[in-house]
Amino acid sequence: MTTPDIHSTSEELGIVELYGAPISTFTRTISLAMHHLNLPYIARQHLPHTPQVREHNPLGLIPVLIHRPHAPFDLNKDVVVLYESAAVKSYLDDALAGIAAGRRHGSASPPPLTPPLDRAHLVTSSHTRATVSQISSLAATSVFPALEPKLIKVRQAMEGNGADEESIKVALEEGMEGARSALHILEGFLEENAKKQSSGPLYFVGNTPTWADLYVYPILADLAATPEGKTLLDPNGKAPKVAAWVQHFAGLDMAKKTYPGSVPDLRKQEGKAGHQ
Ligand SMILES: N[C@@H](CCC(=O)N[C@@H](CS)C(=O)NCC(=O)O)C(=O)O
Repeated sequence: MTTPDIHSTSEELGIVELYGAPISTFTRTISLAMHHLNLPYIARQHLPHTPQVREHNPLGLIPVLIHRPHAPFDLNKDVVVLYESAAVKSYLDDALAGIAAGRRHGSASPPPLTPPLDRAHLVTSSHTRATVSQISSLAATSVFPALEPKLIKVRQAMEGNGADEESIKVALEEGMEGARSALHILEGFLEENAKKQSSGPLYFVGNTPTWADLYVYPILADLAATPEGKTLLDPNGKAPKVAAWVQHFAGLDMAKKTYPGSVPDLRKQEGKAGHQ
C-alpha cells in the first residue's frame, strides 16, 4: 500500500479498496486496470450478494470500488463508492489514473486505457474512443452472457455433479453456437485493427492495451481453460486472431498478476483443462 504524506495535496491517492473475487470476470477487468496503471489497492475478497457487498451495492454484484481520498488521516471524508464496472472505469480514467501519474515523479506513465481525445483529429480520435466503449460494452452485455452462464458455468456445474463428458457436450451444443457468434464478432474487430497496425502485438484498438482488451480478456481466459475453449480458440480454427490475442495477453504482467484464484487457475489446480 501507499504511505500518504500528512501534508499531502489532493494529488495523494489515499486508500483504494476493491470489493470482489478473483473468479469474477468483472472484478478481474478492474484489477487488470489497477495493475496496468500501477495503482496500489486493497483487494477485499467477497462473493456477490454477501452482506459486505450488499452494504455498498444494493444489487449485490461485484466489483465495488471504494476510494478514501483523505485516508489514513480521515477515513470517512469524501468517500467515493462506485458499483457497475462502467462507472468504476470512468473514475479510474478520470481521477485515479491522473493521481497515479502525478505520483510517478517523472517515470513514464502507462498508456491510457481510454485513448485521449485529439482536438486536431476530432473525428478519428473520437472514433477510436467510441470503439473502445463499443467493445467494452459488447463484452459486458453480449460476450459475457454468451460464454459465462451459457457455457463455462454449465460445464463447471455439470462437472461438479459428476456428469460424463458425453452429456456435457450435448448440454453445451446450444452454448457453442452462441460462443461461435461472439468470437466471430471479436475476430472482426481484431481484423479491422490489424489492417491499421503495421506491426507489433495485436490489441483490440490501437497498439497498446485499452479497456476493450481488459473487458474481453477475463471472459476468454475462462473459456480457454475449458475443453470447449481448446476447440473454439484453436489457432487453425475460425477465430485465429482471437486465439493469438488470448495467448499474447495471457503473457502480460497484468494478466499474470490477476491469475491467482481465477477460474483458469482453479481449473488448473483441479487438474482440469487450463492453460491461461
Ligand atoms: N453490470 C455489472 C455486472 C457485474 C456482475 O454481473 N458481476 C458478477 C460477477 S462477474 C456478479 O456479481 N454476479 C452475481 C449475480 O449475477 O448474481 C458491472 O458491470 O459491474
